[in-house]
Amino acid sequence: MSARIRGGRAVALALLTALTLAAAGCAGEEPATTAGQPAAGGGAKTIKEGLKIAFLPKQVNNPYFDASDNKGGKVAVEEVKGVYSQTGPSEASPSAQVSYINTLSQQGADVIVVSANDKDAICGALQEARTAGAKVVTYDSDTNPSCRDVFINQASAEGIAASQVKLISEAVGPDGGEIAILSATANATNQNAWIAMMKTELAKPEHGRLKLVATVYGDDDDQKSFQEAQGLLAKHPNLKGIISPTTVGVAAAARYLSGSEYKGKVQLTGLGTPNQMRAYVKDGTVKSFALWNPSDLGYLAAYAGGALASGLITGKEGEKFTAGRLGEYTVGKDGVVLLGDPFVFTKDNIDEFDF
Ligand code: RAM
Repeated sequence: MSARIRGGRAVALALLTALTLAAAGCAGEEPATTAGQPAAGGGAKTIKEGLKIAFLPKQVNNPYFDASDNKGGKVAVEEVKGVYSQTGPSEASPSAQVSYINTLSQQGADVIVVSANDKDAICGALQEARTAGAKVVTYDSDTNPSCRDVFINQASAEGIAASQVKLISEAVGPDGGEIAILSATANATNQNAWIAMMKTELAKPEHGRLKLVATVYGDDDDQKSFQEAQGLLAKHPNLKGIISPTTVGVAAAARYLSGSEYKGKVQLTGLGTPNQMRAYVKDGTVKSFALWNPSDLGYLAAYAGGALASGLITGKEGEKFTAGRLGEYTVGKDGVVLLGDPFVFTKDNIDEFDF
């Protein structure tokens, strides 16, 4: 088992501590004056006060983005004495975010933090916003790198893919069999990167007994995801497992399986939030699933945006900035900042988490 996906006690405790601190509001006690200080030789520069930092998720009313934006991002923006907002479409469709970007730009947003439903469709609007003076941070799902300043990546695509394939392989057992992927929207940058890496992972000899027979899209819509899960079983009666790397999809698929004859027979894993998955882990529908801490993702994205808008970083490889309680981060290749590793939830640890 690789260290990155091991549900180790230390990792659980670190995650738990971070969550507890955030929940208790302790993170907000960090003095804003120390936030975002450059690592070395940068003098006493800090993140400016009063910055308008706006979050634009793939869709609003998704518990994953509630946690990343309203729990993580908001706390960070308050720490740096900025003005927080969240706005966005209720459906995760490719171009639905364009009009929101235009409005934010007209309102004089200093930073737009966006999870892209499509890597190209929102590029034009983002470029206009940048021309108007906004810094653009992508998080969760990137755009084309030329359309933003930095991307806050929740975990490497390789790490996520390896974790997902390993979890389904363990759940299905040594005989292997047919598996399918239930994704979000067909254009989502993050989903497509993970699916491509999962295919690479599945091609490895150790996964030779697993056969990917279908990839379907639930569009991060609960009903559509439920129906797609149902459709997979109707079409592939020998299916042994489903990977759904979306919090909306995995919860909908779990709900379908748990009320069907396939409960406990067809395995399911994916990327989910503990609160949405708890009942299905406890009733035996799901043995394990993974995720990172979404509130840390939003928190880090807000700090990166603040550092950009204050001129502390420009998005170049090697630049360093401090993200409040999370500590120091370094901008990597192509302006990517990596949050950390995926974390595995099982019935033994799920009750330690509340998001
Ligand atoms: C959904 C969205 C999001 C993805 C998570 C895991 O909420 O598709 O982009 O990162 O799932």
